[in-house]
Amino acid sequence: MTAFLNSFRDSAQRLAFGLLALAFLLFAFDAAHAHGYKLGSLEIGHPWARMTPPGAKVGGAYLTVENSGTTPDRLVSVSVAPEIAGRAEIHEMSVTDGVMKMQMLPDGLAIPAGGKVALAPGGYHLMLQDLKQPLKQGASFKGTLTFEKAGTVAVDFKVEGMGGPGGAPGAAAADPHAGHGTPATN
Ligand SMILES: [Cu+2]
Repeated sequence: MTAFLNSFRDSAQRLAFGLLALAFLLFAFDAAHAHGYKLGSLEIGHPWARMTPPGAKVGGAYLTVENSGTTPDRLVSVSVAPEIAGRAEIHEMSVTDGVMKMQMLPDGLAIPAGGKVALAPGGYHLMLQDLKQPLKQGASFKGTLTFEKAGTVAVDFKVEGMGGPGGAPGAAAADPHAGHGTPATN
């Protein structure tokens, strides 16, 4: 009887261990698939950049920020590895009288309490200026995000194809950076 109980306990433990290992694997797979970062009550989702054609001097990068806290915060600055780009700016794209306009947000981007802000093609985005090399699909590069209250977090930007993480065909047509390489549009 004792032997039976022991073997039962043993297999139960083995099962528990197996489940734990499985859960870990699933978690690891999920993390590799759509990466994210936590900083205080902020959750940063899937930082990515769009691949650029050879010779491009600017690139766009995107991510989401979710604030589960009760105080508003603000994304005030972004930097990326110096071998990637000279600087990163926080931009807004808007349409005024049918004309697409880009502007830099000098005070950064407000992240409301309990809210989620998406930087995505066609809207808010990070502008990588003075690109040092083409952004190649499948590559990744390091960057840091600085928030007014939550502080600074290091993130990896993954370079995705023209259609973005979803690979949605036609998304390239809405590329806010088409024709954004000239200083006149800034
Ligand atoms: Cu821009």
